[in-house]
Amino acid sequence: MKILLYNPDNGVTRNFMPHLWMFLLQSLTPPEHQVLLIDGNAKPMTEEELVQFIRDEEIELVGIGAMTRMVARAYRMADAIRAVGVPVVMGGPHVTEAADEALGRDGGPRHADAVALGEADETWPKIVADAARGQLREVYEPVDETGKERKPSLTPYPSIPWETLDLDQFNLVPKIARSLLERHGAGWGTFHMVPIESGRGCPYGCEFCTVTGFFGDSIRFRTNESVVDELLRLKMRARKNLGQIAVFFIDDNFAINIKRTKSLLKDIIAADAQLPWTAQISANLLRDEELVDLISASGGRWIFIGMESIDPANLADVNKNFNKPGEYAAVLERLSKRNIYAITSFIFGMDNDTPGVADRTLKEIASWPPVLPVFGQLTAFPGTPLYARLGAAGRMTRPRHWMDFAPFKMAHTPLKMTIEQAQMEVDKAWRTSYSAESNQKALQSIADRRIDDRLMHLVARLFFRGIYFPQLTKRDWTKLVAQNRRPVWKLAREAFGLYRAARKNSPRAEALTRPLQS
Ligand code: B12
Ligand code: SF4
Repeated sequence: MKILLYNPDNGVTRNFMPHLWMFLLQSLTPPEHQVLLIDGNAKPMTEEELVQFIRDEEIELVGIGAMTRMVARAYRMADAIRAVGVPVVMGGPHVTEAADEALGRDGGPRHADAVALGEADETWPKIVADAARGQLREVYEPVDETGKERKPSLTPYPSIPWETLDLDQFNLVPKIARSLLERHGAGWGTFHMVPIESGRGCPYGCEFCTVTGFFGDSIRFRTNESVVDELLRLKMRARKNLGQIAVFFIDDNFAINIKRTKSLLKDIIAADAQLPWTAQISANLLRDEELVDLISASGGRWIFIGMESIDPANLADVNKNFNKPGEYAAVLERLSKRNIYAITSFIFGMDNDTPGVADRTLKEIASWPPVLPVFGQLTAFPGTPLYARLGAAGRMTRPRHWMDFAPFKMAHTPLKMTIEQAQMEVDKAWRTSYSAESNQKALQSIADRRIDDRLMHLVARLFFRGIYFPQLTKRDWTKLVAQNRRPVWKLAREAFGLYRAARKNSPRAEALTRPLQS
């Protein structure tokens, strides 16, 4: 049977990284079936184009995964596919919580022939076998023989054949620059960000988060060997293709068991399996100096920290008072000293937020080493304690906000500001953080760092801006580069000097790459 796994686009950003679920399910598919993958964020398609592709390729089963934010788009695609008689299975965090909606059991239209609830590692082969026999059931649940929920173990873990997969749709190097960089860019013809999970689950139970409910509070890990082996294979691929690969450890809280994280990082170092990597780690776990040393030595470059708010009252409201705003600066300094940057995530529109929250937060950020801040508004996803609390209090203004998705617009009224005010605060925070002036300031503050670090920081800032400001066309990018021409020009000149020096094999190349102050 020929199967297509499809992830819908979010309409705002080009995806910087493939979705792991597709590659995981592909690896878990019995070998007699062929699996094709399309990520709409990397390869946007209309309903008609997707249906045509399915017809041309004679696809017999389509699996669609989607977060809440993309689910309306996923339903539209599913409707078009089902209309031509091809069965659709849906899975992922949204349909797990809203299975009746996907199956049309809530009085609305039906979008899927079957849904896979929760983690589908063990149910997927059953779904495929049932579909091949033409006997799809409506609901697949990960349960044991007694009907009790069973979380898949991550030992053993399937080997995702990254070294042979076609990742062309996810190459982050813009097409126009590829041939030039292939010839002269010393291994920068391709740049891929690859998702790897080393474990699942987080017991912290923050009120707005689906993770504790979805993956359970029992944390499961892969073996160190299996993670190290995956990194080594990726490293080999990067070398063979003369390209760059960075890894995103997508664990919800990569250091949730510090002892185990340290042992994994030590094994990565011992096996010389380092690749530049990023991961999500909560601020409280970054107090440990040895951990941060190991992060740096094992290739850690960017750490995503869910800071959420600088107001302890807000953090207490959402059950996240293990975050201590008073220690954010020290945590960031600890990372920065090792040349590790933080992606700091903030949520506005919490119950204790008032107008001016953007300015207050930006003032704090300005006192830290440069970070890549991201801002969103408090959003209640189905299945979270927040959704239940706001629903019970009658505070949801758009209870099924995903069917009428509006980026950065709240679906409930905060207590101390309006929905419009919250939206303006988010807008202000993005505009200020990623203005050409802020980008220049951030680069000036790390002027003593190596040129590749500074280049990476600038490129990251230009990409991160795209989470909020649509940056999909060549015109958007040309405008952006023109706005940031000063730092771009300065770094380009420096990089060109370095390139020429390296070509002449002169000792100057070494001098240029050395930090100015050490
Ligand atoms: C990596 C990640 C991202 C990446 C996504 C890009 C990428 N290429 O992966 C980035 C960082 C960009 C991101 C962004 C966002 N994310 Co995110 N992200 C994750 C994270 C940490 C890991 C996802 C993952 O790969 N998990 C591991 C795989 C194996 O699990 P899985 O995807 O759930 O798949 C399993 C099952 O669900 C099922 N399954 C999934 N799909 C399908 C499909 C079929 C057909 C079948 C049969 C089964 C199936 O089988 C899989 C194996 O068991 C999750 C949390 C988590 N641990 O899952 C949050 C998560 C998915 N993100 C979440 C959110 C809210 C967001 C944002 C909206 C945050 C924001 N406010 O901006 C944005 C929106 C993105 C956008 N603009 O499109 C929520 C989604 C909640 C929801 N109900 O939708 C999650 C669950 C985290 C949370 N805090 O609750 N995210
Ligand atoms: S620490 Fe992160 S992953 Fe864990 S429950 Fe809180 S928000 Fe979710």
